[in-house]
Amino acid sequence: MSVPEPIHQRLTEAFIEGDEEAAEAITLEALEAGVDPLAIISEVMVPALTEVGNRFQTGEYFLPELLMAGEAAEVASKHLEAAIAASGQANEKLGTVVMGTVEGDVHDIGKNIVVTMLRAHGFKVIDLGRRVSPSAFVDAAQQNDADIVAMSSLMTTTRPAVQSTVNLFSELGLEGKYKLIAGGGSVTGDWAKEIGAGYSEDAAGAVELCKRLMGIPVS
Ligand code: B12
Repeated sequence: MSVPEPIHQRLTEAFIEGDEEAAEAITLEALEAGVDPLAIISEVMVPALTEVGNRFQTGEYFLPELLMAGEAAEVASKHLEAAIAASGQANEKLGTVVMGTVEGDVHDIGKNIVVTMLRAHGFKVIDLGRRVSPSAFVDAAQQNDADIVAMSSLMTTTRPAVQSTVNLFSELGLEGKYKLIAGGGSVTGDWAKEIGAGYSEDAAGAVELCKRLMGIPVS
């Protein structure tokens, strides 16, 4: 079910105003009404936070507003992630993914959603958290015998860290041993292709991408 208009409007406002209590209450109301958590993310959360980002960029919002919107989104995310996890009926293990937000970047709301989606669809995910250095990605991939290494980067200033991570895998001769993928606001499909990484723009696409990389048919 896509997000009904009254909920759409109220939840958008709650995120834009950084109203944590309202964001939590409306998210729960939407989930109880049977609204698809992924629709809430793609139709409401991402556009509302993009608007917050735009207001921050144009000087209409300052750091406190950005922080409040981030907190409202984090609280809503926990419920959305729980709903996604509960809807997953994955018994089989499709592969192992090591995932983190790259060095210098603290944005993890989108990364956490991708982690939850991958787990709900049967992937084992080792979540390295945020500000993950290139060597920490490499160590975790080796220690966990990963199939896929997934990097999230939200800022133009941290996109080079995606490149450095990819470079480190090549320098160590590990190119091809692990499939590398990247996503988040600073990454585009063209750029990812240039550096030899897979890409998807959202969490549902990340599941399809990982399945394809593992040679699993995508329905
Ligand atoms: C919330 C937020 C914050 C919160 C983060 C809270 C948290 N725990 O994550 C807080 C307040 C802490 C924050 C801090 C900062 N922020 Co901020 N933030 C945002 C905001 C508004 C929303 C980000 C978000 O959560 N989106 C919602 C999620 C669901 O979307 P997503 O992350 O894109 O993830 C989806 C997809 O991209 C994809 N995906 C994500 N990762 C991956 C990985 C893979 C492998 C794949 C396949 C897919 C995938 O799937 C997800 C689900 O569909 C953005 C605005 C924007 N346009 O994005 C700015 C934004 C990213 N922030 C920005 C800035 C500048 C900052 C600060 C530097 C501000 C400051 N002066 O301190 C600091 C950064 C500090 C640091 N070192 O990292 C800028 C970056 C500009 C740039 N240079 O590119 C932005 C773009 C705002 C703007 N327009 O100016 N921020």
